[in-house]
Amino acid sequence: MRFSFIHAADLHIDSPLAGLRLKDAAVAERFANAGRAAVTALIDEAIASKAAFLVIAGDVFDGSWKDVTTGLFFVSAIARLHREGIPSFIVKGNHDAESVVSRDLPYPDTVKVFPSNKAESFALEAQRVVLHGRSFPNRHIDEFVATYPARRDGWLNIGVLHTSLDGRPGHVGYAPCSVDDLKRFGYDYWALGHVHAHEIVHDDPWIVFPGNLQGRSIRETGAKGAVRVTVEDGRIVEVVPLALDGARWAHLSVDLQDVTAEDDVTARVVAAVTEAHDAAEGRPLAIRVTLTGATALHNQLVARRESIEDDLRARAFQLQDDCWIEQLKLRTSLPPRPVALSSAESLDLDRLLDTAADDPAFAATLYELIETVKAKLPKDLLDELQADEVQARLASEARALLGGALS
Ligand SMILES: [Mn+2]
Repeated sequence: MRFSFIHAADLHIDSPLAGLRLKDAAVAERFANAGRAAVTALIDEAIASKAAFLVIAGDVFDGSWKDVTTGLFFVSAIARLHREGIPSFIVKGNHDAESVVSRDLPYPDTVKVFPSNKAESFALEAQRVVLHGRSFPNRHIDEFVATYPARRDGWLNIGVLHTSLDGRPGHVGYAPCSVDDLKRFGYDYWALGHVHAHEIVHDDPWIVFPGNLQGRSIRETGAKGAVRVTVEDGRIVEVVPLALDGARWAHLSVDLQDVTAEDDVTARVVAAVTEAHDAAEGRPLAIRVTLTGATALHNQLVARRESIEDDLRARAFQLQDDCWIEQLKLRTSLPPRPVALSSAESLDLDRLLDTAADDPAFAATLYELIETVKAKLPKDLLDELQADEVQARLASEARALLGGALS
């Protein structure tokens, strides 16, 4: 007997895509719809591949619904599977824990939500599959997986668990457990959720994070989706990632080492952008470009960053009308060898700027300014803003700007 099932997690339905800085309303709308489009693609895939069932390992919702349409959208999606006779098994994660999402809507009876007060097992007689799982009652959970039941012999055992495992940075306190803890159960497959990066943690037994369904910021780049698991004669024979995202993020690092002409900068960036565009297969695409390396063009780049960014946006639009350069970042530097002596250098800019940087009144003003900006920033941008680093970067940009203006 051969069948497949789909394992997804972290749908975070209606969570906004962060930090797009989009001014184009039409493009913005396509990005805004990406999360729901990914859910639709997930359901389409389950139906098209005649999946035996769908498993969702937590965080269907991002938090309490802004209004009931968020919940209704998910019910309408999952009900399509119900009508096709495909059952769904869902645990609630930290984002949609029992105590976090106050509203509940009635699901079709083939949709099984694991309870939060104890672990539960659901069996599928036809495939001889048994699924064990438990929903998060609250946002933070310890000592959780120990409550899961022993394996059922002669059946394919699947554990459904929302967890940070252990030692994954930024994921402490969410049903922590180790790979060894999970192996001890003797299950065949652990359908995990919570960590947004796709990862096959282990293959004997299978321990899998499908990754989130839709990248939501520049930190969640590349293809996103779910996994398809194929079972043959009671054994898992294949675990394949499926790209189901409705829009994509890419962060391209372009090395300008030894580049001396601005045309070459453009050519290198356009080549990298074109490659990312091809990989996205027609999806709306938000691209951050970071230029690196030591180049004599450094000062020019700093001085003209915004107009170069606009030129790149125009070139990206030539590829596709929703291929969007989210931001052009500069991490270039001047080559260590002094270039031609310029009037800028004869001013001894370095000494001037060092004097300013050592001035305590200047430092205090700068600190105050940075704190004011920090208070207004969204959380995901905050750790980009370390005061020391910002001060050093500002000083170096000031040098480059003056150098560029005077050369
Ligand atoms: Mn989570």
